[in-house]
Amino acid sequence: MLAQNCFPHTREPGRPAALGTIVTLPNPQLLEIALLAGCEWIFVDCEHGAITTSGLGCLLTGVPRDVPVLVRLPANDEVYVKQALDSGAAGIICPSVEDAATAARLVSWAKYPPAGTRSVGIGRAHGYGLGLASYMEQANGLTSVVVQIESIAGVRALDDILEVSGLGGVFIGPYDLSASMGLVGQPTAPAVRKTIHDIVERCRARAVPVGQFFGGAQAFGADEISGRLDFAALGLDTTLLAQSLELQLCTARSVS
Ligand code: 3PY
Ligand code: MG
Repeated sequence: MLAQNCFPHTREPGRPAALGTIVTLPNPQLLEIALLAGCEWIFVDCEHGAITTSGLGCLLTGVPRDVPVLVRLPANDEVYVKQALDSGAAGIICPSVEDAATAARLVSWAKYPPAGTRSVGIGRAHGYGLGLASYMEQANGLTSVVVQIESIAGVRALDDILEVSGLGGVFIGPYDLSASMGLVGQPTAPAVRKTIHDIVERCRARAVPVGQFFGGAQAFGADEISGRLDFAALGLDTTLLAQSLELQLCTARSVS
C-alpha cells in the first residue's frame, strides 16, 4: 500500500534539500495546509507536540500515500515504533540517539523479520488488511529510521551510529544540541554551527541522508550548511502562526 520511495534520500547534485515543516497539533487540516503551501514532506511531532501515536492513523487519512510523513516518537520505545509505522508513516524520527546500540535496536523494531523484529499488526499502512501481503513485502525497503543527533554524547558517538546497518538518516536538532553544549537558546551560536557543520560532513562522507530543523531566528539558506543538507524542516505550525500574526499586528499598529 506504500507508494512513496524511501524518504529521506541523499540529494542529487544540483538539487535543493527536500523541504518540509513540523506539525504539532492533531488536526488533519494542518497537514493539508502544509502540502498546499508546497511542503515535500511532513514531520509529525509526537515528542513535543500534542499528537499521540495511537491517533496517527486518523491524522494521516487525508495525506496522499506518496507524500512522506516522518513521525517523531514520544520516546525511543518499541510500542511507538509499531504505532507510527502501522499508521502508514514513511518513517520514524527518534529523539536524541546517543549510541549505536540504541540506533540498531530502533532499526530492528522498524524492520520485519528476517531483517529485524518488527511486530506484525494490521493498520492503515496495510490497507486495513486489504494490502497486507504487498505492504509487508515492500515495507522494509520503504520505511526509514532517522535518528536525531542533538547532544554532545550523540556527536561523540556519531561515527559508530553511522555504521548501523539499515539506518535511514540523521536529523539535527539545533535547540537541544545547543543546550547540551551549554548554549541553551542559542542554536545559531558559532560553536553550535561549527558542530552542525561537522555532523553534516560526517554524514555526507558516509552517504547517510542528513537533515536539520530551522526555527525562530534560524533561516534556511543563511549559511553554507543549508546547501549541504538532504532535507530540512522549516518551522512548526504554532510558531509560524504566532510569528506571522505578531508581524501582522505590529505592521497594523505602526500605521494606525
Ligand atoms: C531541536 O532543535 O532540539 C529539535 O529537536 C528540533 O526538531
Ligand atoms: Mg530536540
